[in-house]
Amino acid sequence: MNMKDFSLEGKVALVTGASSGIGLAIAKGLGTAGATIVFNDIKQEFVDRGLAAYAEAGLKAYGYVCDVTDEDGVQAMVKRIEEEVGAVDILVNNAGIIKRVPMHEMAAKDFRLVIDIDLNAPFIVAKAVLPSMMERRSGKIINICSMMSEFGRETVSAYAAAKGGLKMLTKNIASEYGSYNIQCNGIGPGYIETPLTAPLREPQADGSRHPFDQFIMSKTPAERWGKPEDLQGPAVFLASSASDFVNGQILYVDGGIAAYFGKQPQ
Ligand code: NAP
Ligand code: GCO
Repeated sequence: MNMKDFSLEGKVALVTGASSGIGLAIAKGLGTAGATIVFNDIKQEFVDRGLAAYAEAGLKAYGYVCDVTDEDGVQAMVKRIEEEVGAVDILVNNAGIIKRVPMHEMAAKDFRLVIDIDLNAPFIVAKAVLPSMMERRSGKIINICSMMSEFGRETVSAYAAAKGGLKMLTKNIASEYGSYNIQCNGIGPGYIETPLTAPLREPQADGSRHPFDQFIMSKTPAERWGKPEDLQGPAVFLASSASDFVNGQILYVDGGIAAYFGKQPQ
């Protein structure tokens, strides 16, 4: 065992949608472990916000404007990254959205949009980086899954379908490319304090906790929401050679939610 196995020195890490939330924290973690950070977002103003956040943390980062659902755009971005920064060693498929609508009221176009960003895009970006990883016989792909890769709940049908699919895409990439020394694993965050979950944490008019916030407290043995930084250690592990024989796994980073049967009546 050598602690250098956890180092990402000399590696290029592309984290999609990493100008805020979980992606930003994961990219900072990978950068702190030595990787060169590359990220994208859909608008220049978001990329600029991300660049400022990395600079503030003392980390050099390269930002690109790119919509991960646009296959031509993604291919062009990956080509530019290879020319301007270097071949991608680590891909984190992080960009994602959620729409919380009862399924019987959900427009088909909204369902498709969630599937497009949360499931089709990880395929598109992974497809773009795989040829170079195969050629170099080395690569790490980390897909950001969800509790909804395992569980259902009201109003998140499209998101659960996408994240459940992403779990299986992860296992399939691991199966199809393991012989090229490419590892593909997932991280399944529990409930994490980011803009995506802000509506679920908004205090009530009387100052009390949002009912969903109370629900999460009761479902989480750790009795707190996760912070984006809670995902840094797991991401560094899965991006590093310390995890070279770990393939096709989903690591749930959820304060114990998936292990817990629920609070017993008092
Ligand atoms: P977030 O802060 O909203 O981050 C998502 C990022 O993806 C944003 O920067 C967003 O850009 C970007 N994005 C959205 N659509 C895109 C597209 N088409 N092309 C490029 N970038 C795009 O939310 P987050 O909570 O950090 O979520 C990050 C990932 O973690 C998502 O996959 C989410 O499903 C997953 N996750 C979150 C939680 C949680 O509790 N927060 C739990 C489990 C899994 P904009 O700023 O323009 O929207
Ligand atoms: C929801 C949440 C999800 C979770 C996350 C759980 O409405 O259920 O917002 O986005 O935060 O994916 O792992």
